[in-house]
Amino acid sequence: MSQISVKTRTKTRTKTERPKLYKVILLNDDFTPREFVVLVLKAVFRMNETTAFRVMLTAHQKGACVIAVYTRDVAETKAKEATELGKSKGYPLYFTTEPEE
Ligand code: TYC
Repeated sequence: MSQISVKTRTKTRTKTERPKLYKVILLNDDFTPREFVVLVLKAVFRMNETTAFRVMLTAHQKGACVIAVYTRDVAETKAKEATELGKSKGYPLYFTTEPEE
């Protein structure tokens, strides 16, 4: 008598999902001084003078500018911190976040 035995093996593959990324967006306004925007970009987003000035000018001319991409926590914390800096001086400077497609 012949017997056939079938064994099943289950392979477990761990899939590591990459964290979703969030854009930090700088919005233009009519009141915050240009130099102050540059100062905040340098302090919170670690930009050098040249990059900070270019980013500020883009937001000023186009109305908004994507300035950086981070994980959700970092993006939200930095946007809040930068917005608070403006608020502390009475400026309406505003940074927002948006998930990347
Ligand atoms: N528009 C401001 C001004 O003319 C400067 C400014 C630039 C403010 C960019 C916000 O995101 C901004 N003083």
